[in-house]
Amino acid sequence: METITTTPYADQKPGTSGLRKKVPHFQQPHYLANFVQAIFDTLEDLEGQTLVVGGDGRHFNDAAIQTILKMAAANGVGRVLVGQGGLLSTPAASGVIRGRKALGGIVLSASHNPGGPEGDFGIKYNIANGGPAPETLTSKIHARTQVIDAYRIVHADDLDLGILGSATLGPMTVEVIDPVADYANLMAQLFDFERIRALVAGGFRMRFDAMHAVTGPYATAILEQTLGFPPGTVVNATPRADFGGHHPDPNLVHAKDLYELMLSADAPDFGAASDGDGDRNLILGKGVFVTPSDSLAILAANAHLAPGYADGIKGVARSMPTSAAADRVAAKLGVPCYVTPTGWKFFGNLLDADRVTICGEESAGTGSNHVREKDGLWAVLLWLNVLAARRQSVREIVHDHWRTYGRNYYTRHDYEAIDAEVAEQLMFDMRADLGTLAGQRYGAFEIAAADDFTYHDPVDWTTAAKQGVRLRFADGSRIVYRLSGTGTEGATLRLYIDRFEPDPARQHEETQAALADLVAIADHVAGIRARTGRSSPDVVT
Ligand code: VG1
Ligand code: CO
Repeated sequence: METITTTPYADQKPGTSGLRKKVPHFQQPHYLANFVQAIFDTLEDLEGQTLVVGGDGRHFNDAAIQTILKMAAANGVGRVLVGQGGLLSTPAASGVIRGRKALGGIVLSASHNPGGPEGDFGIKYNIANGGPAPETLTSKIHARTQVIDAYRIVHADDLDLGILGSATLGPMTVEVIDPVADYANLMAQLFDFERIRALVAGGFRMRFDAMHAVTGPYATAILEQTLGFPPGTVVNATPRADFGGHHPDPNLVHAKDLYELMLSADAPDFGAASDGDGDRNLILGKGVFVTPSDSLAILAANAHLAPGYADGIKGVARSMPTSAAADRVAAKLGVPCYVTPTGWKFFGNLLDADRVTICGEESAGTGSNHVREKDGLWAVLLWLNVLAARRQSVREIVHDHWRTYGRNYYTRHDYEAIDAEVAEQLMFDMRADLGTLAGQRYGAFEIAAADDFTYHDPVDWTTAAKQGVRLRFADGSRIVYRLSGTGTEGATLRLYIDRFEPDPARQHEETQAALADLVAIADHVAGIRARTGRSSPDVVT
C-alpha cells in the first residue's frame, strides 16, 4: 500500500447527480483519486464493508474502476461487487446495493451526456438504501475534497473484469457479478410477465432503442429472451464507450430515428428508449409521444394493474418542475403528492419512510420503491404491463387519462452552454424582482404568485433553498426557471412551461402552439433572448 501526497482541486462540488466533468478534466493528475479518497474519508467505518462499483461503460469507465478498486483495497474495504465488464446501469447498481446489503456504491456515469475521449464522465456515491447520497453527505464529501492532502492505493496489476467470479486485491475480495441477473429477477417479481408474453404472442410489437448505452444487455435479456419479443426489437443494443458518437439522451431530438418510426405508417405498437446509464425513459405509441409528466401520472393511476403494486400506492412524489398531472391522480386516489427539488436524491427519504411508492421527474425519470434511483426499463415494463392488462393503445390510454383528469400541456426549453455569468445574473435579477411580479398582466395571463422554491424535507427536516424561480398564473399555468446542475460547459438555463386544460374539446392542440403565449411571456419577463443572444432554445422537449 502506498500513501500518495496530493493537493486539492477547487472544483469538486457534486451537482444534481454527482461530480460531472469532461474526460480530460478527470484525467488530470490525482483528480479522480482525490474525489474517491474524499468519499472514503467521509464514510466512517469502511473496514471489512462491502461496496458496489459499476458504470455505464463510457470512456474512462474501465480505468476509473481499476483505480477505485485499488484505492478501496488500500482503504480497508472488505469486498467490492463489480458488474462484469465494469457495467451496471444506475438502477441495477441501486438494486445490487440493496439486495446484497452493501454499505453503498460508486456509480460511474454522466447519464445522457455524450461520451468518448472528449466527452463527459461522472462519479457519484450511493448510500446503503441504494439511492444517491443526500445533500448532507455530498456537502461533507465536497468539504473533504477542499482539504485533501493524500490518498491511499495498493500497487497491483489491473484485474480482468471480463470474467465472472472472485479475485483478490491485497486483502480485499473483488467479485465480478452478472450485471443483469439481479435486476431481471427483481423485474420478474414486480410485473406480470405471463400477461406481457401473451400480449407479445398476440402480435403486439415494439422497438426499444438502447442508444448504444448500458441498457442494451438488460433490454435484450428481458424483452427478447424473456418476454418473447422477436430478435431485433432492441436496437443499438451494444454498449459503446462513445455511444456510437451520439448523445444517449432519450428525447425527441436525440432519439430521432425511433420518433420518426413511431410517426410513420410502419410504426409498431410501442416505442421506448433509455439513456446512457439506464435511468431515464422515453415512451411513444403509434403517432404519439407521452410526456414524462403525463407518463408519471398515467403510471401512478394504473400501477395497481401490476402485481408489485396490486395493493395500491402509498403516495406520489414529483420534482417541482414536473407538471401537476400526477397531483390530480394522487388526489383522486386519496394519497399524498409531494413536490421536491430536481434530482432523485430528494425522493430517498420519502421512499424509505414509505410515504410514496412512485416518483418522477419531467426529465424522463420515473421510478418506484423497488430501488432508490429512477429506472428506465422499469417504466417501460410497467407500461407494457398496463398495455397488456388494458388491451388499449398508448394513444387511447393517454386520451382517456386527459378526459378523466384534464391535460397539462407541457414543454421544456433548454438554452445550453450559455455564458455562466449571464445565466447567474438572469437568475439573480429574477430573484430580485420576485416581489414586483405578482399582479402583472400579460394578455389573458395574470401572475398570481412568484417565488423561489424552497424544499423542507418532511422526513428529516433539512431545507434546500433556491431550487427554481416559479411564476404561477391565475389560471393555473406556470413558468419555471432554473439552472442545470449537470452541465459541463458554461451554464444551461431550463425553462419549464405548463398549462392546464380541463376541457376535452380543447385537449388536442399541438403542444408548442398551445404554449406559445406563455413561452413569449417567459422570454419577456426574464429577457432570455436579449441576455443570451440566442434566438431559440437548443433543445425543446
Ligand atoms: C437533470 C434533470 C434532472 C435529473 C438529473 C440527473 O438535472 O433535469 O431531473 O435528475 O439531470 O439525471 P439538471 O440539474 O441538469 O436539470 V441523469 O439521467 O443523471 O441521470
Ligand atoms: Co441518466
